[in-house]
Amino acid sequence: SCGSTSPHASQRSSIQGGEAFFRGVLESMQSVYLNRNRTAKAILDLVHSAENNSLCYDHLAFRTFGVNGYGIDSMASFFLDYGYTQREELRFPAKKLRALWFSPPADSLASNGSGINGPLPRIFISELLVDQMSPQTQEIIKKYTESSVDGNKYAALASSLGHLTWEKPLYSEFQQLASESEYAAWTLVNGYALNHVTISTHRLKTHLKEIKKLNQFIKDSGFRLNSEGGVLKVSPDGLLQQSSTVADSISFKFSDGITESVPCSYIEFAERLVLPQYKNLPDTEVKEFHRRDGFEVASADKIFESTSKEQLSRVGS
Ligand code: OOG
Ligand code: NI
Repeated sequence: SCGSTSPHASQRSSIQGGEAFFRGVLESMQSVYLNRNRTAKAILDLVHSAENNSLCYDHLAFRTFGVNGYGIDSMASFFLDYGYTQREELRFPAKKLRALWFSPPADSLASNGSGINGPLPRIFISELLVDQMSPQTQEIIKKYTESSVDGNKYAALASSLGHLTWEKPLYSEFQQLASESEYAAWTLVNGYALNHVTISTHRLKTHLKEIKKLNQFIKDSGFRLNSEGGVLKVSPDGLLQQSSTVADSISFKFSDGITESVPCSYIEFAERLVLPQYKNLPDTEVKEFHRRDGFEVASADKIFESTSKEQLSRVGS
């Protein structure tokens, strides 16, 4: 087992008899993600076989349009209903985004399993600050969100089915959004699909538990890592280290019949080091809550670039 994420979770929140259903929904979200993203699937298969079929997820991430009820809350409500707790807000003024993260309830079922059947992951949900976009971009986003009627109520359902809650856009509308915000264009064609899963490296068993070694293993296996601001993103305290692949692309048929390749999802790796006050604990006694928690705005800002045109069109490793 990789151990539970939070120390007092059972006092704060609980998932009780809903756990099997909740995990089933996450499983469906993951299967949509694995079917669409060959790199993520290949890397998970590689790490699974290197690790004797056991790995844990640090977090899952989603993107949303922050307008008319389609923002963070539309996806967060599902996680809050199943015992998650809202934590800190992160702001990205240059990208016109904000995000919230959520910590999991205490889990019981199969939390010694792997991936979705392991300890429940943190959840990271961001939203585009739509009212800060140009009038043309706002108009397109509102056209699709408004015409979907109550699609925002079914964010988790849409994500687990792999279906947009709105109609497919015109290619020119995708391009308009892409010219202003790659995040906006991504969200228009991917909707509530899982944006990434993150492997918890410190909970691996082999040498891959060191994120630098895992990064090398990924590169040696022929995959590209997001190089924005350097491959390894390190928090100012040094205790949260992250890296991610460059997103896969998928062929998307727009409503005007144009078929173009669009960015899809990526996979991330995170190593959380032991907090200074617990540095003398023997390794065998270190639990997840003894480690650096949360996220880091400067690192996240660069991880968002995993789906950017600049990263996708990079040549070489
Ligand atoms: C999220 C980027 C940030 C992290 O762990 O800080 C992130 C996104 O690309 O939607 O994943
Ligand atoms: Ni992430």
